[in-house]
Amino acid sequence: MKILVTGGSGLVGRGLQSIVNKYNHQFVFVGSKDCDLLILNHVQQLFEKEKPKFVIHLAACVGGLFKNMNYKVDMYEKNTLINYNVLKCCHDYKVKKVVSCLSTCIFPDKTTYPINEEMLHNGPPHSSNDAYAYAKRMLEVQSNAYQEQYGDNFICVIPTNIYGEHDNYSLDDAHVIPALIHKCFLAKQHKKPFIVCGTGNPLRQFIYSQDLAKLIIWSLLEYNEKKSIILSVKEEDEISIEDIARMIAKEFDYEDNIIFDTSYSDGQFKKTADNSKLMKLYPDFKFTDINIGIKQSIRWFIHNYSSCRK
Ligand code: NAP
Ligand code: GFB
Repeated sequence: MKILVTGGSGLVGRGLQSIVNKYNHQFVFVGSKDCDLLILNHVQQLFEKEKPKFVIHLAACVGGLFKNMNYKVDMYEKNTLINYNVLKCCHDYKVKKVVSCLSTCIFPDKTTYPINEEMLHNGPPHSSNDAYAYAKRMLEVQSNAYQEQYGDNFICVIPTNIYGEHDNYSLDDAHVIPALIHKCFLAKQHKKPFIVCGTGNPLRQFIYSQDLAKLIIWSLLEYNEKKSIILSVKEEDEISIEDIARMIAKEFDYEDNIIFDTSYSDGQFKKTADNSKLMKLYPDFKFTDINIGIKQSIRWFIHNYSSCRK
């Protein structure tokens, strides 16, 4: 099988690259340098050249809370255009199955918990990331439309917050774990306070990129339903931003100078996801413990400081 992976140079894409040698399939990883997915005829040229039979669609304009709040037009327009172009080409080039990536932050903000797959369109998302969230919701609508009109096997998976090696460590645009790893590293280096944004009270579920990579390949090869599926650790593994910050500070042996700057937004308080559908279908999947995942991410960051995204 020839499997095209869009977003192949990113956090999840690199997680996939680190495990594909275990599978007897041909994977083609593309990043924006290989093909700008914002330009339809570039995407058509890519599909003409590669003629993939399966596609894992990860490419997106991605970022943490503050990037989502400050770049809403980019988040909406780039994701809408990328998704339109990729699925259109998947249909036109008769791709047998597509797995596209949504996010639990696109679920309704005012909801009951835990969130399950049926609740995706039951109300507006949190205002901090509504532009990104609606663009991603439309990716599910577009996938379902191809299913219903043409019988295309275009499905979506819904991960929670992801972290791991090859993440984006930009101080402004990153998600919380890479941002705090970078900030604690610099704070220790310059003997300055380790500033955590907000109150530290919000709660999140975090999945390690290599775990998600395994689950995405499982979704492509083993999961035969058309409906979207949440890919997440269990509810009990939800953790506060404060605990994450203290875990990172402990790894850097820099625990005595943490400051919570409440002038920054907390964003959504929580988005507790129900992973029971996944656990019913894949009961013996082993998730990486967050302490180990964070240790690996910090070790990778320090070893690749000069070349990593930051
Ligand atoms: P990432 O590290 O930012 O990587 C994004 C990928 O998309 C990169 O390979 C990038 O290529 C590619 N890309 C962006 N714009 C492109 C364009 N115009 N043309 C071609 N390629 C383009 O993101 P990630 O964290 O791996 O996210 C992967 C998927 O998971 C996304 O769909 C995201 O929405 C979803 N997700 C992420 C999280 C999270 O916490 N990170 C949580 C839930 C869901 P270059 O690097 O070459 O520019
Ligand atoms: O990971 P994060 O940026 O995204 O932030 P969300 C999580 C929480 O960490 C928020 C706090 O409560 C932040 O206030 N935080 C503390 C920090 N210090 C920092 C810091 O230095 N940087 C960052 N970024 N946060 C995103 C959505 O929401 O979730 C995206 O906006 C995407 O669209 C992503 O879906 C998975 O979890 O709040």
